[in-house]
Formats: sequence, C-alpha cells, structure tokens
Amino acid sequence: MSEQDWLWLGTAGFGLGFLVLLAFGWNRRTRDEESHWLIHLFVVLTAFTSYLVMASGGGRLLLADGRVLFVARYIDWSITTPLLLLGLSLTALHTPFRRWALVLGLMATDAYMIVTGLFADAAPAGSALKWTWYLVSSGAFVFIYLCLWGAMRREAETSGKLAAAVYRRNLTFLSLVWLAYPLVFLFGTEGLRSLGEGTETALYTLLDLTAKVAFGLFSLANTRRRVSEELRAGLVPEHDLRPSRQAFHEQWAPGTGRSDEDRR
Ligand code: RET
Repeated sequence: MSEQDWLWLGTAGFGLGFLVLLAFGWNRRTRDEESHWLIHLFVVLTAFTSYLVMASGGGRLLLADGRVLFVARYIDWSITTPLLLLGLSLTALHTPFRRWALVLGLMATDAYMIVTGLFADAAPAGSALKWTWYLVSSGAFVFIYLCLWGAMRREAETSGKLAAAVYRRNLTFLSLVWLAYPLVFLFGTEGLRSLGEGTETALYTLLDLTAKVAFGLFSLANTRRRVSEELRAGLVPEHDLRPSRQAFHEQWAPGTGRSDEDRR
C-alpha cells in the first residue's frame, strides 16, 4: 500500500469511528458519560479532518532543504492529545476543578511536547539541533508519565475503588500506545532511518486509530460500566443530566454550611 493509501485508510477509519462512537454514547445517562462522549467525539472528528487534509494532498510544508513536513499531524496532535489527557484526568477526578492546576499543567506540558516535537521534525536531518529538540520533547513526555502514574493515580484512588480501577485500565492502555510514537520517530525517516516513509505513515496511521478510536471506545465502555454500578448503588442521581437546583443554582447561607434549599 502506498503512503497515500494509508492516509485514505486513516480517513475512512476515523469517519467510521466517529459514527460508531456517536451511536455508542447516544443514550448517555449521566454528566460523566456525556463529557467523555463529547471529548472522544471531538478527538476523532479532529483526526478525521487532519487525515482528509493529508490524504487529499494538503497539510504538508515544503522545507528549505526539500524535505516535506506533515504539519497537519502536529496540529491534530496538539488539539487531540491534551483532550485525551483531559478525558483520562476526568476518570480520576470526575471534575477537573478538584485539581485544576494539575489538569491544566498536564495539558500544557502535552502541548509543549507536541510543539517541540514539531521543532525536532523540522530541524535539519541528522543535526544536533534535531536531537536537542527530541530530548526536550521526550523530557516533557516523561514528566507527563510521572504525573499520570503519580499524583493523578493517587487522586483516582481517593475517588474510590471503581474510579481507581477504570483509571488504571485506561492509563495502562494509553501509556503503552503513546510510548510507540517517540519510537517511530526515532527509527523513522527523521531519525535513524530504519523505517521507510511508507512504513512510517502506516505505523502512525495504525497508532492514531488505536490511540483515538480504539481507546475512545475502550474508555467509554469503562465509563459506562462504572456509571451502571454507581447508579445501581445510588451513588449518582438517576437524572444526572437534568440541571437541578442543587447542582447549579445552590446558594450557600454563609456561616451555616447549609444551602438555602435546605433551610426552606
Ligand atoms: C514525538 C517526537 C519527539 C519526542 C516525542 C514525541 C511524542 C509524541 C507523542 C504523540 C502522541 C500522539 C497521539 C496521537 C493520537 O491520538 C513528537 C513523536 C516524545 C506521544 C496519542
């Protein structure tokens, strides 16, 4: 299969994946299910757009030394990877406001990793500058893993057994798939050149489909299972999607620790 064929395959895969995810989460029951569903839908839609642009011949930048840089890939990753981390953080925290600085910090570090990865790709082949940017980007990558396996995992454990189990499963899946990206870069056309251009595009396409479509379905299925158990145990209100006074409009009476609603 040619490089272009792989890009078209990616486009079709993301288009189909979007429809499957759309149907899979349609009957959402709680806010948790809805937020995960919307995040994964947007991630897959972004990838579909980027693959369609690349497959139809766009999304490339011609560098001064004649090399072609797939800039669409980096625009896609800079939008989708922070969103995937937001989704993962939500499985640990339920609400990002509990540790908002940690969540924002993770997303910003991730964006930094992608931008410096782009600098590594654009730097002259075989130059020291290329490997400097590669190391800088990898430093951000390691920091993300430390946060996810450290502080964020402890938060998931604080949230309860169910949340911790879902978080651990999603984190293991994500960590294994993401690890392959710097390796493809290292052995690919911009690195040690053990992989040809076609193989590199094929690998990135398969990785992207796994990291977005397969992970999205896996993560949504895990959230569904958790929500079913929470509903059965009465831990979340039955109609969690309906805005309620308690959830959104509650006014706390200063000093009493009670809401207006309670006092009435
Ligand atoms: C680069 C090269 C520089 C070093 C590192 C990289 C990491 C990239 C990663 C990309 C993940 C992309 C995903 C996309 C789709 O969902 C930029 C390849 C560390 C981790 C998950």
